[in-house]
Amino acid sequence: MHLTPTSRARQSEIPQSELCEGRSEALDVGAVGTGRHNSFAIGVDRGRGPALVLTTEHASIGRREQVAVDLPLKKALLTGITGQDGAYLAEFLLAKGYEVHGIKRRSSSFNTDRIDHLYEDPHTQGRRLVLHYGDLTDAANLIRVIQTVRPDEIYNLGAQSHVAVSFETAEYTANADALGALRLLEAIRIIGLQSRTRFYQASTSEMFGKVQEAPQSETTPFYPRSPYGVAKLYAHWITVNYREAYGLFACSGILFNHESPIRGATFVSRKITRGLARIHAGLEQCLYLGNLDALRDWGHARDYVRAQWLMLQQPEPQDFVIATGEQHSVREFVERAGEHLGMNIVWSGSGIDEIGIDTRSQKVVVRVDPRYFRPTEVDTLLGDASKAHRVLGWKPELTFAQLVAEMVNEDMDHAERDAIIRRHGYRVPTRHE
Ligand code: NDP
Ligand code: GDR
Repeated sequence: MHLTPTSRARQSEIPQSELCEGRSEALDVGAVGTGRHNSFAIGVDRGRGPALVLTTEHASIGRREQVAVDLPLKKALLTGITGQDGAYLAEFLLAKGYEVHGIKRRSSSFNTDRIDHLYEDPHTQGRRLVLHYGDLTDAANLIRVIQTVRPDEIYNLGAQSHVAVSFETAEYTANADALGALRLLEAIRIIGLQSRTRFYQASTSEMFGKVQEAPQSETTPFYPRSPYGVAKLYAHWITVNYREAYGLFACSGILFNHESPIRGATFVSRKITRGLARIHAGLEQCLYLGNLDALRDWGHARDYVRAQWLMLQQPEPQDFVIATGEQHSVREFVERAGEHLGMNIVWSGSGIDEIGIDTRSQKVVVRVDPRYFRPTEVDTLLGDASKAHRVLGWKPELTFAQLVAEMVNEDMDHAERDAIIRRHGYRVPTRHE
């Protein structure tokens, strides 16, 4: 069923309780429209998926009737569903009533921690989260999964996403990050889903690399500085090319750094919040970092997955920069996280001899380790997301201070739990990188 709302009204104009009459669960209302005698609302019934509720007023007899109709589910396929963005986006799409399919890699240890809270047993009738084994380096597998699912939307979030690691695994990074996008686009063509399936490519501010202007927008020339950045640039341009050559609804979000409590532990933000929390809990002594002067535009992943979805809901496919427009240094991230833990970190020395001292405990809590320097560094990134503000109506809702606080709080919970375990004589593994 295809429905076009005749008018859009705010949710508050039709009280939610009225919309739910006759339904067992509450409706999270999306669009509503009103006529003289009737109104409709489209939303997600948390227990049953998307629904349309029609309300008719019989003024002459003073009666109201309501009918609820279940709507067909939209299907999304996510590569990288086990990663940070995949987990947030899956949660977001499920709340919107989608049937979510995710590609996960075979691993010798469990790798679904971030989505375990969304997991549905394969024996559950009408489940809305389905996982498929697969890999971006395996074209046959991608074709088979896409052919089986026939998704309305594909979000290509899967990638070897660590910039420093890409210098060690350059060929694999190109295979997964560059050719992976090509394989998905080709699969859409081979299966003949051009007019059905919309495609989102996870492009990155790393494509700006050695920045040619500041701030960076959709029109800023690219200058990648790592095998990761170069691979992502290929994926970006092949997405543009397939849009222009074959009329695919394919677009790229050029996202600046975004973090969260479920950020991979070896990215600098999480490394800092986790490291300082463990030092605070007495589990570790010192945090070793690389370039303290790097400047980044850090946002919250929850805000950024909303932008990814918005891009695929537009009438035309376009590329967008997604950023906060605010810049902070790694050094400042350390200070803020320390402050939140009651530390007062001051700096002494320079270069590889620089140290961060917590004046409250008089201990050295940060040291520089050159192993974390990169052969070519991206010194500074700052995004201009004014196109996204204007066209998508997107703005970040969470501030830098809220991001740091949320990450520190969660890592402090983990650290306290580990400290209790250690106090009771059990071994707590220390993981670094
Ligand atoms: P993560 O590193 O947290 O997640 C990456 C995901 O990709 C994981 O699910 C991982 O699986 C999966 N993956 C890795 N290699 C393959 C492969 N060969 N085949 C299939 N899946 C694979 O990244 P984020 O969630 O932070 O980022 C999502 C996407 O956005 C990535 O493409 C990233 O490059 C890009 N990006 C991220 C930004 C950020 O600041 N977070 C900014 C701009 C772009 P597994 O769990 O098994 O490792
Ligand atoms: P980045 O994120 O390379 O921007 O890529 P990362 O957090 O790894 O580094 C940010 C900056 O911090 C400096 N740094 C350190 N980085 C790490 N990882 N570990 C350290 O110990 C350390 N010390 C200093 C780095 O040199 C760098 O300048 C992230 C990834 O999510 C990409 O996938 C994504 O595309 C971009 O963000 C936008």
